[in-house]
Amino acid sequence: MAEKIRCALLSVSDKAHLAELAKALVEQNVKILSTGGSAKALRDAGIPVTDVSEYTGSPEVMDGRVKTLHPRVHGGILARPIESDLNQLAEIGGHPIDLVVVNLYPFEATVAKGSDYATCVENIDIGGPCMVRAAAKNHQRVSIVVDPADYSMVIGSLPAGPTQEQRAKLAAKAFAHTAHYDGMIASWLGTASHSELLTPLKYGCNPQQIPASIGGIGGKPLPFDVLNGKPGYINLLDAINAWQLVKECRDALGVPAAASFKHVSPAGAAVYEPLPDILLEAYEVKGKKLTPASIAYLRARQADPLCSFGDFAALSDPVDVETAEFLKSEVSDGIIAPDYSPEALAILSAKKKGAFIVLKAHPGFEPPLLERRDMGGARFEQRRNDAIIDAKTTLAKLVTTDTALPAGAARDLVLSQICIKYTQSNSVGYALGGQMIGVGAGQQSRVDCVKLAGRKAQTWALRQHPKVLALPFKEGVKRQERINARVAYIEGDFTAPQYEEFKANFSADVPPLTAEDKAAFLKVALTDVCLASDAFFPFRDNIDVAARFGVKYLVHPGGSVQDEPVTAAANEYGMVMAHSGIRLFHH
Ligand code: 93A
Repeated sequence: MAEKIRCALLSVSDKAHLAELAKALVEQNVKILSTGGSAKALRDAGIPVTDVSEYTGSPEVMDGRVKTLHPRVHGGILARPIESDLNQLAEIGGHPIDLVVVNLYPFEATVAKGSDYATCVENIDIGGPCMVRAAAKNHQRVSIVVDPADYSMVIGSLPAGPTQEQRAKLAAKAFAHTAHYDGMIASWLGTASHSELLTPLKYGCNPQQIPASIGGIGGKPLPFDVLNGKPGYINLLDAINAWQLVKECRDALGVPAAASFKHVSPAGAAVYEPLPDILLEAYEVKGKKLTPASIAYLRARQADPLCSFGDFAALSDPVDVETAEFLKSEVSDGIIAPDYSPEALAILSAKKKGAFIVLKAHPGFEPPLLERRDMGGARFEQRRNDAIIDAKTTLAKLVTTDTALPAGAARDLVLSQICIKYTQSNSVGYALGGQMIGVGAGQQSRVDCVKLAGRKAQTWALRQHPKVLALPFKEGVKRQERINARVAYIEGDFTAPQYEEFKANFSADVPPLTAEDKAAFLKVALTDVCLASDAFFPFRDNIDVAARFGVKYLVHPGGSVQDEPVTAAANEYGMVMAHSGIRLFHH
């Protein structure tokens, strides 16, 4: 049933077409209440208006911060058509208001103009949304109009006024409008470049990208403390990704976890698992005192030590002296961890002439469910990828004939899934013995990821070849130079000058590492490998390539039209494969 409009309250920032609406209302003998600027615009158009301040008996105060926030206004809007409400309203000197026309302070446009902080804050409308929400709540009796595009509908509905159905629609639109408005304010408070909440950074991704800054969300502090050094933009992207990775591995697998990041992808990641003799030798740590935390980082760093040069490290557990001592001798930019022993902090803070970055993560911190980012003039919003990766959830659906999944393989499939969850897509990760041994990041084609990561896994395995371990390095050749020389020896494709440089590392002639040497060694050393893919395998070629790199256990989301031939290929090689049902793209 339509309600006759007797009194309308008009309070708008955007005054377009307001006079047309008011004129039509006045023709129906509707009383118009209006706020300062709106009342003036109407009077200028020759329309009779009552000032809200006259109706409330209270002037607009505090530069207009309080103009409609008054019981006569809100009572007039919220009163139900029942005797008690109407009596109480009359007692406070008010009367019913049947139509509320409000559009809010132009907060978004004020921010977009690059206005200063105080101006933006002043453009947060308070009284407007209160009236909008009150009228929308009482839509059984009241019509609420927030959009000038709806004026013609209201005019068309006169003299009766909008129907019940129309009022409900207007109310829904009104609540959506205030929700959007508050969302803009919340996101501005979280990301706006107002100095109060942000920590300035030297520059963004590149030196020309000035200014740059970082801040917590919703007025909260950052989820970590800077204990030493001055982190840069990319350091922080690495740190935040790496921290989430190790925290999730710790939660899923129950042992210390570590990661070694470069360019916002892990070069390596690992969980604690004691090191066999051959790896102690290959990693040059024989005889050193190692702890679970230091072993986790050692494994992460040694997955691909060439790529980890200048890494950002992350550890799920407090950093002890042993881990700090190991990091001290590595070329690295910084570390994030939940805590540091005093000795470890002293060692790390002295590294890089005091410039080594040490971040203390807040372990209990849960990021908000929604994450946002701006790019090219567009604002994105998405639920963060809070999918839980664990054996129970993602390895339950085994699709191959062979379903025997040993505990070690299950752990490595979980590790590699969590690792690629924080790897730029497309991504594929190989794991063995609690350690990533090959991460293929950022390839457009999936099979290229499988090949790239597979070659890294081969290089990792060949670092344990007797000929590699026996390389006769001269005294004084540095650790990173030894790593580079070993990888060059394994890869073997030298130019003539490169070969001369390579030879200069050694005190004796180096026998070649032949293709036959490599193949014979890999046949034994690179077996039972685990592989995770961030999206489904679109063709069986991925399986054929993976088989060449010793893969036995695989997990991918599944869901391709090619699932059947892909699974058939896995069966041909006697592999064990799971469909996780969870895609893990990361950008
Ligand atoms: O400053 S406010 O948050 N406090 C109020 O009490 C109030 N009442 C209406 N903003 C308030 N308004 C807003 O004023 C309306 O939402 C509208 O955008 C604007 C209209 O002001 P004027 O009629 O003076 O141009």
